[in-house]
Amino acid sequence: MAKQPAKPPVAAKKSASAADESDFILHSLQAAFEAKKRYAASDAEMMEFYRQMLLIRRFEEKAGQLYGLGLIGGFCHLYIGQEAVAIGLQSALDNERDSVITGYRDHGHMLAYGIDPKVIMAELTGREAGISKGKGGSMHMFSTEHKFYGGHGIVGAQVALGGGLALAHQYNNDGGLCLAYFGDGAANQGQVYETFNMAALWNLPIVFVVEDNQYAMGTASSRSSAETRFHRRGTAFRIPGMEVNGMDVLEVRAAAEVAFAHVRAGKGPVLMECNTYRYRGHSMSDPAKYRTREEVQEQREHHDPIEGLKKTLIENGKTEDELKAIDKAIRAEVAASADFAESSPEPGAAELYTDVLVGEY
Ligand SMILES: Cc1ncc(C[n+]2csc(CCOP(=O)(O)OP(=O)(O)O)c2C)c(N)n1
Ligand SMILES: [Mg+2]
Repeated sequence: MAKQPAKPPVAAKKSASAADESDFILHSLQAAFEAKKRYAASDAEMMEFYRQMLLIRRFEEKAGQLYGLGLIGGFCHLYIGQEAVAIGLQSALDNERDSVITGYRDHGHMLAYGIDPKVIMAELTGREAGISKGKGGSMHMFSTEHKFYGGHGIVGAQVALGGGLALAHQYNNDGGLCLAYFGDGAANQGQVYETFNMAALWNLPIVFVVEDNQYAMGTASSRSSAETRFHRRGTAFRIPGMEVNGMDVLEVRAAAEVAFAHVRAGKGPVLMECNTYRYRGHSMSDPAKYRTREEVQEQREHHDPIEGLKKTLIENGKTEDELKAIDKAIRAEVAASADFAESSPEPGAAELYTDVLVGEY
């Protein structure tokens, strides 16, 4: 947090000019990021980003199919189109220390950790071998082992919980930060701003990430939000903002480096807006009447994060065949995860009584 000057008396405050607020540098991070906007990834790193994004895409396509076959019950929100956000950010984390929390569109964030797709698919299909023993399903995936704290169905709730995770990092002095993702729709929730206030006041190690995929269910962000440049919304709390092209994994990674360094230096929270696009419906039951096919097609054809990185890889000398081989291996891995999930047993009835919090407070 930019250190706050003592509040001036009213008369002085009225005459204060912008220059008096020289320590209120909310644009410094954006300037640092703009100076080096694309992460200089090695060939190996770039190939790994490509593989991870493609794994999310193929995994989600398969999940969509299994849902259609009735093998996945309840809600299922796909992340297709947004892959660069999770991979760009999470590839920059220190997995020994940092924590992550997100909403219900969470399969991609799990895969970004390198968690076995089998246990994620088993969770989606409600099987005992699932990462939450088949009791969480699509929206409530957890891996405390990886410091991944869900998977939350209540829009915006993860932001306040993320503030709590950041407070724990600070209290335990463990050097970690919390990465708290939320959507453009969630960004209009009151609890988000209560959390901004406390996070800035207490200088908490947290990076707030708005994944602006342009829609909250069927409502375009321009119809629901007075300010759609979400990175500006921390200004009232002295939280510096960053505006990032969430369809470019190298740009997201470059922004992550700047934001994480700021937070790790003890300077308090950062608010990052990643502009992205959801190709599929809000959930599997979405009539998609609120946008045209052409709009989706335009994004797919001109802004796709995987195709974009593929272009860079080919310019750097990789061949179509090398990239096809990656796709083939991923398809096999995803098919194996679906087979595993379908052939795994459902949890026994006794599991109804485990992992239930009982107590008086
Ligand atoms: C507190 C609360 N209000 C409403 C809902 C219903 N709801 C589920 S998702 C959603 C839209 C959220 O959109 P956004 O934050 O942009 O996330 P996205 O789905 O685009 O990832 C709404 C209103 C809910 N789950 N929780
Ligand atoms: Mg949204």
